[in-house]
Amino acid sequence: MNQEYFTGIKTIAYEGPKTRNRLAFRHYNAEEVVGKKKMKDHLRFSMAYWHAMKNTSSDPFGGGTRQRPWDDGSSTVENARRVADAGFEFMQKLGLGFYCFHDRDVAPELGDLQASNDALDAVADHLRKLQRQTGIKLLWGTACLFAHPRYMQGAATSPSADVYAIAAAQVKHAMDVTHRLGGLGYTFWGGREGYATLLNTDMKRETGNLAHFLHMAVEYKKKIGFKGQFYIEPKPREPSTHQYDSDAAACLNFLREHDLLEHFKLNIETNHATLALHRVEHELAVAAGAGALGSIDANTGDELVGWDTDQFPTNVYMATQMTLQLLKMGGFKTGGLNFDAKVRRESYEPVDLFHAHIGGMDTFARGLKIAHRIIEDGELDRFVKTRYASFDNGIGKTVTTGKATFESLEKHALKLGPVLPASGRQEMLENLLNDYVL
Ligand code: XUL
Ligand code: CO
Repeated sequence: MNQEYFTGIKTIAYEGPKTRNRLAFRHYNAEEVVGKKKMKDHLRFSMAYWHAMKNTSSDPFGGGTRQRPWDDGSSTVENARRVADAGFEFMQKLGLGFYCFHDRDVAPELGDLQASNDALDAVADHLRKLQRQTGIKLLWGTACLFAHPRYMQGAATSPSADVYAIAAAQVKHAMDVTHRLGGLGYTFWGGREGYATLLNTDMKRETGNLAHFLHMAVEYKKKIGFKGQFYIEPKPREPSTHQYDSDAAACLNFLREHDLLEHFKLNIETNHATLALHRVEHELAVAAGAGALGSIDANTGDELVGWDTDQFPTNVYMATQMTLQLLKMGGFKTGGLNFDAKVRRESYEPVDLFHAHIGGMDTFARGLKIAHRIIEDGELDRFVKTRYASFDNGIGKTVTTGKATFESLEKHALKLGPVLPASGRQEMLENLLNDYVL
């Protein structure tokens, strides 16, 4: 790498919990083995290009505050290459093995589609070079189908067929580039695929068009031989009032209804789960239950603010429950833990990006170690197994094996006296979890 952008910051090392150095890992020790895998292979941390490199920290009440000495704000390929250099320096210094991007994060959108495609190709050549030099991989690529004014009413659900066509062309090219960069996946986040009022919306037509769009993507994937995993990322609202991919269950239903399930897995994001009034571990469990947990966008919301604040995750409790779900489903295959998170507007210096990622990585390292211990000890699993034991034999087994009928259950029920299930023991289990976490 040529010029250094994060001057004065060395490679972040593991120094253990007692270190006083704030630019060090206390818990994330990439090479340390937990169970059967190294921490770095369990967690597969990824940088979100849009938040780490491009975001200016503007909000509805004020402009950007962030110092980004690598970005002169110009819509040039030259500037895009410089941002990429800074991004790879950052990832290397943190030991991040992966990154994710939207087409318009890495390259500028220019006057027309062809010019934008050419710019993206030129930057992709540079990204490929940087990937080769550093060994950092593309976890997934995606297309930004929500920022440009043409997408104000949706992209694959736009009422305009011309907008739909441009969106398709943009995804086609973003898939080409992702493929060329050896991307392990490609994500579809709904962006503005939703609506604000039914007064102007033909929902059936919009969702039908969306299904056609995704089928075309599947077709194109086969055509170009892209072997990466497709992901859908649920989110219930913001920017639209109603988003079609509102939560994991809605996405799974949509994919099943339109014969798409075999081609997609889900990318679950914490703050999206909470916007849908779910805990993130619920969303992870729903996805995993359908064999469709693919990847995670790790962040957190603020319980006092009702929008997608995309904060860095620092809650060890939550990280423990998330990694519990991850370990139970056997870990990531193609996916990883992408920090879809941004530093606060008040934290405007480049070094804040390091503090933020170090915190997120240490939080998940702790969560991983704790979740691993919980699984090894087995007390929690034993409780849950015992709770359902009545379905392992006797009348319960006839239910489990699908042999029971209403008549056979009635025959059994008529012989029973008063019945209550055993206590759920929620408080005892919360105490148990505390014993591991603290
Ligand atoms: C938006 C969001 C996106 C997706 C990729 O809330 O999470 O950044 O992850 O388009
Ligand atoms: Co996301």
